[in-house]
Amino acid sequence: MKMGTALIYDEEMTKYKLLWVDPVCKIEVPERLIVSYEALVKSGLADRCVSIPVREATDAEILLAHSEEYLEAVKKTPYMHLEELMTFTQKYGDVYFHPNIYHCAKLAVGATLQLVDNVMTGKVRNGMALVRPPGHHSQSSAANGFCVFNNVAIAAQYAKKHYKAKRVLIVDWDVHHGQGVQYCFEDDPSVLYFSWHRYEHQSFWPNLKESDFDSVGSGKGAGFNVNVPWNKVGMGNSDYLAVFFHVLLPVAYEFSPDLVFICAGFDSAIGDPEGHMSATPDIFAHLTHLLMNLADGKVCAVLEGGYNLTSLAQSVCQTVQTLLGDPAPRPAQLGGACESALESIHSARSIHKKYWSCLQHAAAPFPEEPSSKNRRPAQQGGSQGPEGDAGGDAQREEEKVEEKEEEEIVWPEPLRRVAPSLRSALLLPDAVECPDGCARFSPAHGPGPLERARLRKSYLKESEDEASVTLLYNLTALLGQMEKNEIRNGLALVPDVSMAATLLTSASLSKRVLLVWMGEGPVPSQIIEDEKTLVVHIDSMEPHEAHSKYYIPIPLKKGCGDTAGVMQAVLGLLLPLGYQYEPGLVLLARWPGYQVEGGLWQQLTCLLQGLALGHTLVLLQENETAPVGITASCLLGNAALSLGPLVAPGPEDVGSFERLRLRLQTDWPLLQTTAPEKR
Ligand code: Q9C
Ligand code: ZN
Repeated sequence: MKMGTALIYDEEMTKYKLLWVDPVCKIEVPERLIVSYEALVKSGLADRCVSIPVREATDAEILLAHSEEYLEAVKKTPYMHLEELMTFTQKYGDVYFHPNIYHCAKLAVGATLQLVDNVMTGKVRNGMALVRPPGHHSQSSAANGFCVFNNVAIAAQYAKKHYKAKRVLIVDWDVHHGQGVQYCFEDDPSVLYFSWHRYEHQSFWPNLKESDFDSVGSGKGAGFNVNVPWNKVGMGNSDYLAVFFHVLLPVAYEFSPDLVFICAGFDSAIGDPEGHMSATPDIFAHLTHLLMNLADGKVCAVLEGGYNLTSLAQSVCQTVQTLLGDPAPRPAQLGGACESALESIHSARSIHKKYWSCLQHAAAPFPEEPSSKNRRPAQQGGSQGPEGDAGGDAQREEEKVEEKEEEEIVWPEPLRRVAPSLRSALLLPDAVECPDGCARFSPAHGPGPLERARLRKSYLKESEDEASVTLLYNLTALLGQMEKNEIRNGLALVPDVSMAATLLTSASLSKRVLLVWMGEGPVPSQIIEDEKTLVVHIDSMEPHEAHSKYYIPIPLKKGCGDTAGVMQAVLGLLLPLGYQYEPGLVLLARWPGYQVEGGLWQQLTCLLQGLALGHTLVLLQENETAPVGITASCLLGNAALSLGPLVAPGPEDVGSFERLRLRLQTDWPLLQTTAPEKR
């Protein structure tokens, strides 16, 4: 199993800067890279990564995404004087050149390719490249938006060419639209490009019509470009997660990439002077976690933007720490997406429903609104630089005001994420072998006579032996150590899954327990009535009318054999419910005889670990030892196996999920996919 996280960085990439006055470019400073790397060193994260040297990309590699004329032009910049650099710069939008930027741009591409090499050859599982200049705005024949060469676009082409990657996913969570990436793969169905970006009805840079949700790709690539434009600033954690649950993840799982790139810009985080969003740095732990089970865990994160040095450094740390496998922080107090975000989500889902079967039941597009004519007209092109715009004084006044406001934005520093010293403890009958890397759980001491009597009275028949009492005791002891954060997660083989679940939900000290119940067996009524337990019952036989706020049966017509259907329920229902509920403990119980594809079971086990600081306890029926190995692998932090491209889920099931979503979304707003007045 591939392990390890690569970190690719070289101080050389801090050695260029803006040499003249330009208010647009002044935020792109060498300190961006310095503070990011220093934060990784200070927190001890850098030391835990596999450090890999950068290299210069070759001409042939740069030409994978750029024209020869452009490369030749950039090659001349190291020999230019200040005046010539300024003139050269003016051919492009919102970018600057420096005598050393060509060298750095070659290193930025080379660093990204080093990351691809190490991930694709299995030397590491995943990694991050900290680079400058960024890449996602640069185009075949143009520098743009601080970008010289398109690091990620080149790397995607390189992975296709050198490693025969058939499907590559690029997730661009930078706050700007990576139009350069979009242009590069517009008609290419082998590269799925997803981007969310500040748009404000085209009034935000780069002010392009083609950044809107209706640019879906062209020709064979139609459907493989997914844009989610933000039409308001201030988007937060709930908005970001809602887009992941309801747009990106369903499509990404259906696509099933061989490799995932993240255009990891952190100007989408709170405090950023460009983005003006309010998502906190810890959300990047979850965004990263949610992508880490695609492509067998092959994730390459590559730095793009991020201009608030504090927010940037914190966000980089959150991302790298998650790549390393530490438990994600609790995402606190999620609501639903805001109205404007819901409009964007709805628009993206409905325009893509004809390309992706996971979206086939999304509602129809909104009718064209007359009010859209009143929207602010688009500016033409990018900003024009420091001189020559009338009304410059007024603009500068505005900037001053903005700057003042920005100083006041504060948010709490993310909590330190501590991984318990023991990752996985297993409660197995003696005859069952303990998989490598796991510990067989044994409590410090056994139950006293009173405890024995209590357990026997509450849970066992008189006839049952002392061994059963001991098992129940051990189960509660394991739970106790997990809740004290001494053990991260666990797996128990039990003679009676129902009884074990009942025992654990009542013994848990957590204010909220999420019980995920897989299979057709009934959930004990004691648990259903228990207010501190949210039960999500996948593949239940109950009619959906049976649901209450805390008991949510999700019936599947085609049963658990419908991998695409189960995945749809997991991504679109279970995860939003779980994230909104904020459990302190997740129990994953598998009803005896529940036959589910191994990869699907692994996906479920892995994805749920994003909740409750990774405190997942899996319950399996004693005689069902076959899934022990694959479950333990996921609990230990290995990526789930890829499911392959998903076929269409059963249409009745998708229809019933949508109806269920509609009924539940008042209680659970993170399930919403459409703005209220449009429902
Ligand atoms: N205030 C990256 O984040 N300036 N590039 C926009 C509008 C250009 C951003 C001006 C921003 C480029 C990689
Ligand atoms: Zn950006």
